[in-house]
Amino acid sequence: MRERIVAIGGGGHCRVLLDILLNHFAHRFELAGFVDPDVSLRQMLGISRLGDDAILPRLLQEGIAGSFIGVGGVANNSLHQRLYHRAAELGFRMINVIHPQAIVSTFAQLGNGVQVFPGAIINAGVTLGNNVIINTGAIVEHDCRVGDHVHIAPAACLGGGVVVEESAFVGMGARVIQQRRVGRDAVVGAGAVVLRDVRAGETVVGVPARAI
Ligand code: JB3
Repeated sequence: MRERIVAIGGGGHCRVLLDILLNHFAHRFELAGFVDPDVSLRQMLGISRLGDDAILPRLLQEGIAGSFIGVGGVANNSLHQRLYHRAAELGFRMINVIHPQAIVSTFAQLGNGVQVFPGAIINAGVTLGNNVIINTGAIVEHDCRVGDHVHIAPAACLGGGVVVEESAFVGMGARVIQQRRVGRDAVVGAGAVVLRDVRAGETVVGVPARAI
C-alpha cells in the first residue's frame, strides 16, 4: 500500500522534489497534490494544486499521512522552518527525499524531512538534523554535524568535522574548511571560503570570507 503524501509549496524547489519522487519512488508514495497560497497555480509535473495550507488538517483526516516542505529559500530558511513545524505539529509524517544518485553513507544519521539532491555526497559519521536541505552536488565530509533547518546550497563543500548550527545557510559553491563552526542563523555567501568560525547570525562573503 503506497503512502499518500502532500507537498507544501509548489515552486522551483518543489519541482526538483517531485522529479525525484515521481521518477524514483512512485512505488512507495502516491502524490496526492500540493498546497500553495498562489491561486494562479494549477498543476506542476502532472501534480495538482489542492488549495492553500488551511486544508492541511482535512487532508490528514482524508488519509494523506505524509508530507514534505516544497518551499526552499535562499539565505533565509524561516519559511521552510515555519512550514515544517506546522506540518509536523499537525501530525504529518515528514518524509525524507533522497535522490538515488546522491551518495549517503550508511554510517550517516539523518533526521526527518531531510532532502538530499542529485550528486550530493554525505560521508561517514555525518549527522543531519530535521528539515535539512543538502542541495544538488553539495559535499558534506566525514563527521560533520548539521543542525535542524540548515540549507547547504548546490556545490557547497563542508570539510571534515564542520559544525553548521540550526537554520544556518551555506551558499552555492561555498567552502568551509575542516573543523570550523557556522553559527545559528548565519549566512555564508555563494563562493565564500570560510577559514574561521562564523558567529551566530553573521553574514560572511568573499575569499577569504569576511563579515558584512
Ligand atoms: O537555488 C536553488 C537551487 N533553489 C532555490 C530554492 C532553494 O529556494 C530556488 O531557486 C528558489 O530560490 C527557492 O525555491 P522555492 O522555494 O521553490 O521558490 P519559488 O519558486 O519562489 O516557490 C516558492 C513557492 O512557495 C511559491 O509557489 C509560493 O507561492 C509558495 N509559498 C509561499 N509561502 C507557500 C507559502 N506555500 C505554502 N504552502 N505555504 C506558504 O506559506
